[in-house]
Amino acid sequence: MSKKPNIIFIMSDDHASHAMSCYGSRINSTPNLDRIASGGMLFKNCFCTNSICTPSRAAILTGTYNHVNKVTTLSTPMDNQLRTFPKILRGQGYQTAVFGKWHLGTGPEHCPTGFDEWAVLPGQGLYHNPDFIFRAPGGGKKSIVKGYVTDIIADMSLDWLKARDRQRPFCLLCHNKAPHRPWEPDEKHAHLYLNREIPEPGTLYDDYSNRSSAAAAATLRVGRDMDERDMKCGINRGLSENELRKWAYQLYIKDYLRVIASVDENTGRILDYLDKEGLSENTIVIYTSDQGFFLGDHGWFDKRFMYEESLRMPFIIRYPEEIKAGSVNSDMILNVDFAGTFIDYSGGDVPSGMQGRSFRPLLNGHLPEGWQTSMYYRYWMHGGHNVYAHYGVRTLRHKLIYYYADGLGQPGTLDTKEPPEWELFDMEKDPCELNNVYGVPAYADIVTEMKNELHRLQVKLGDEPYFREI
Ligand SMILES: [Ca+2]
Repeated sequence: MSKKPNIIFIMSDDHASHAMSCYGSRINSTPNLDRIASGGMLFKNCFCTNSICTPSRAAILTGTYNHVNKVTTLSTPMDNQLRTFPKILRGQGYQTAVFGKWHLGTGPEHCPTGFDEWAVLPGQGLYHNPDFIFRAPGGGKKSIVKGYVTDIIADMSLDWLKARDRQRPFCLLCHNKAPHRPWEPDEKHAHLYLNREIPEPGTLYDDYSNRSSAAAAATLRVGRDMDERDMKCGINRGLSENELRKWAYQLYIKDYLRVIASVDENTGRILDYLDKEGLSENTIVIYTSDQGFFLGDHGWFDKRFMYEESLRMPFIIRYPEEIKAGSVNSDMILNVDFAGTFIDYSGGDVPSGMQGRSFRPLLNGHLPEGWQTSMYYRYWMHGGHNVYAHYGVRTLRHKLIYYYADGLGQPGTLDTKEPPEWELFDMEKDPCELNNVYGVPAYADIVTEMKNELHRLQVKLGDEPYFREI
């Protein structure tokens, strides 16, 4: 029997790479996640194609963009008849399972398919004593599980690994709920950072000048747009906006980092199990997040925007048999590329309908001819946190964003429209994206190039440009 690699795909929810020490975090330490990076490869330029939970999860499972899989917003559950990488791996002889956050819908048409075993949180799920939906005929059966959600998901994962068929390879999806809002730590980590000031990001007091109106309109602001559940205490609304932002940032970021400490520990438990069982050499371990997150950057929490902190996903991968330990890669990979990569490792053929491409050559230290140097992004959920719908293109240096600001009748969007606007950022000169240079004469040629590239990608991927009837 050929020795196919096992796959453990650990995905957290809203974990930005600038809260991981292997990515140079200034605010926390993640020693167990760092074990994956130091034993394998760290990707510096992994991006999502739509920075919210449900759409990014659909893109990861299906290897397609959201205009193809139709999972455009948080209100568009995924059709569970779609072709996904776990189904293909199962066909390749893998035993498959998913535990934790699913967020692609519930019931017979949306519950997990393609898995031998599963137990998932309904919707966002709870941190403490959460309900789980367990595999059962008719779409699953719900019951409460006592304990803390991150521990429970790791327990379920380990129990399944221990009971697996040892003659066949496995593919385990371990999907943390943490560190999603409202950032509720367990008792064990609640004391962390108590007497410490966490460094503020350089753009915490952003005033949104020199950009389109979209940035100022968004209701993502730390403090102003948070509630008592986020803060776990009353809020003094009499403070100035910046005073409130300063105060709320400390509470917010400490809770965010506390729930990550539990993710890190539980990841360590899984890595320890692999070591103990002699599985580490032949098991591909991935740690990622469904998108990035604003950690007070631009004065924000949440995601959605095509700006760097939200667009960028952490992606670290360890597979000692093929990947050189301690390597770092700066080539561009996307969430739609994951499915094809895992299918490649399983020995299967990537179906032609999958739009992503296997990046296994990059993991082996080879850059294939014609590898992508630009990426297409589209946020459909117009009005979610009052973030306007937009699409855009990012190259290695520039980013062009078009806020078409129209829900187009998609579920979960606002009916109101806003005047369309463009933004262009030169990320070499302006890495924090504070200065929109769209319309600046010196960038006229870049604008033309970027628009051409945007159009090329839309044609290639089969998405339609936006036109509004005036
Ligand atoms: Ca998410």
